[in-house]
Amino acid sequence: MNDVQTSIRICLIDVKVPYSYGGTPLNLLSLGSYLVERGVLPEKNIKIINSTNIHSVEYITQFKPDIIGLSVVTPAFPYALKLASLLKKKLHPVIIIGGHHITGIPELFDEPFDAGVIGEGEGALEDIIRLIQNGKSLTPSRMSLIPNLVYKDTKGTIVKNPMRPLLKPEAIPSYQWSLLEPEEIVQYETVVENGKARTTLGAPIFSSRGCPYQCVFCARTVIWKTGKAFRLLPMDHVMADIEYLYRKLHITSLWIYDDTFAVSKERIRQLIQALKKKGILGNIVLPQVFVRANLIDEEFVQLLKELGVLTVFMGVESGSRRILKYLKNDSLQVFQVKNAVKLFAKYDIRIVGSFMLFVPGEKPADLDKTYQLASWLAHEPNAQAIGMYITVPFPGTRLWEDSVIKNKIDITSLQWKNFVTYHSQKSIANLVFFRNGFTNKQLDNYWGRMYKQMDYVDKHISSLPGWKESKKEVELFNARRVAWLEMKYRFNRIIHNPSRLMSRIGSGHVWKYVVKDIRRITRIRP
Ligand code: B12
Ligand code: SF4
Repeated sequence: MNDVQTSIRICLIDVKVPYSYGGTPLNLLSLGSYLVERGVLPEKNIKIINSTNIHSVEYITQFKPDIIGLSVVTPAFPYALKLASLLKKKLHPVIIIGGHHITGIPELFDEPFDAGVIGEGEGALEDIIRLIQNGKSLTPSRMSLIPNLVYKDTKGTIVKNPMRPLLKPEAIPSYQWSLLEPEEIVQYETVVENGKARTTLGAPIFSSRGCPYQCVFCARTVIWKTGKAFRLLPMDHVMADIEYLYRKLHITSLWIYDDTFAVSKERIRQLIQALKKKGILGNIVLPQVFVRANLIDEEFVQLLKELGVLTVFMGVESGSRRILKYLKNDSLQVFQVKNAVKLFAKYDIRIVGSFMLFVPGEKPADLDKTYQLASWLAHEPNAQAIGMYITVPFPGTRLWEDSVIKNKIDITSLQWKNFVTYHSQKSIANLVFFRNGFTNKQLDNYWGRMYKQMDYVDKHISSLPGWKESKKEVELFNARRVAWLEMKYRFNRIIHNPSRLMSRIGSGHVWKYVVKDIRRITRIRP
């Protein structure tokens, strides 16, 4: 690697909506890991900023990035615009936007972004960096040669380049975990096992990319486009991640975020064998994996049990055959959901059931059926949670095409910040996209009824032995973890800027933080 190459610095930022908490930024970790693995940049030239709440703009400024890559989901888009404008003014870097929003709606590409990356981002990001490393700027003619880019040509017209083939499973990067601080990878969580709650230290991974299905509402279909994008990661790759997290970071629970995890029984068997061989099976639990009821039979449930799965997240969506047929492309039926719930109960695996409300064309009779199904599930012995989500037409989905595009809704009139699916407040009427002729009062009444089912399960779960104690412990441990992380970053900022350190010591400012940090890290009660 020559000097020009290694001097480029990139800052990858996961843009957060204000109420969102951190979480491990596996998307950015994957992009950063690819750059390291391919020898594009050394680790020290890549900074991953997980939460714009913890890492101030000042921190980004100090790193002096040449390139800033923002990962942006739809509701975070207004915040991404603000942040990008601010950073552009202050630092004049090349700014790239990637992720769900720009992939779903590339026709909205605009300044202050220099380019947008559509879909799987690793290859395009490498091409952009290599161009800049060669001392070249991102002109439209050069960008026209990079697949997956969206940009503006010299006349200001938005151009969307063709897509490159998806990465082969072996080329999907293994995580370079050292790109993150350990406190950014792990998180304390309460899990329920054998009817009791306890605290675990968890971390997430992916063991596949893509999903074999194409549900009409699903934002993931926007990134992967087709079921053929489903790729299982090589087993040694998955095991390397698990071993690192287990042996180095001492996790006791593993979150597998695969879009649909339980697809192949053979794959689960292989994973069980690999974990057994390494002496990990039985020492970590899987608190939640995503399953599809239509794929579940008793043998599958037994395998998931053997693997250590405690809870499965199941997209139930609707109790109405008609609505479910539309949402899931006729690939799921209510009886399959009921059968799967019963089978999981037999093996004491708990269920998080996810429901969608206010789907286009939904009638009172459809909502009643969803209510009945949710209330049935809420009373099953293995119900862990009921999730009620307002149907959102995420850009690029078929639901978006069927509703927003077909009805010629003016896209600029949409409030991106409202593109969130989960709401905890009592009145949601103003946030419903598809009102289907219901009044505000009717919408809130339906929501209230459904909410009661969620509440019923939550109350039951929070009465389990150990729940309250574990929740308190989790809050305390995570607060300490974040305090420790913030202190590390503050320390790094200060040592990289000695003159600032001296002035702070002089003013006594630094001691105020030292005392505050020690208090936060050592405090006993949350
Ligand atoms: C983990 C997760 C979270 C974590 C966040 C973890 C973190 N990053 O800190 C938590 C739980 C906090 C969270 C919160 C929310 N999330 Co979330 N989350 C996910 C999840 C499960 C995994 C993300 C991931 O790592 N994917 C794996 C990587 C490899 O895929 P990827 O993200 O698509 O990234 C690739 C490309 O998109 C592209 N790319 C992405 N970013 C960038 C940036 C650059 C510069 C480039 C070049 C390329 C690029 O390259 C990547 C690698 O190929 C996804 C669903 C999923 N399975 O992906 C939902 C998902 C991303 N979340 C979603 C949403 C909406 C939310 C919330 C608003 C809550 C909600 N459901 O209403 C909040 C707000 C988040 C925020 N930013 O403030 C939606 C986004 C849909 C959309 N169009 O906006 C998803 C798709 C789930 C869904 N509903 O379908 N989330
Ligand atoms: S909702 Fe689930 S099963 Fe359907 S396409 Fe999305 S990830 Fe796949």
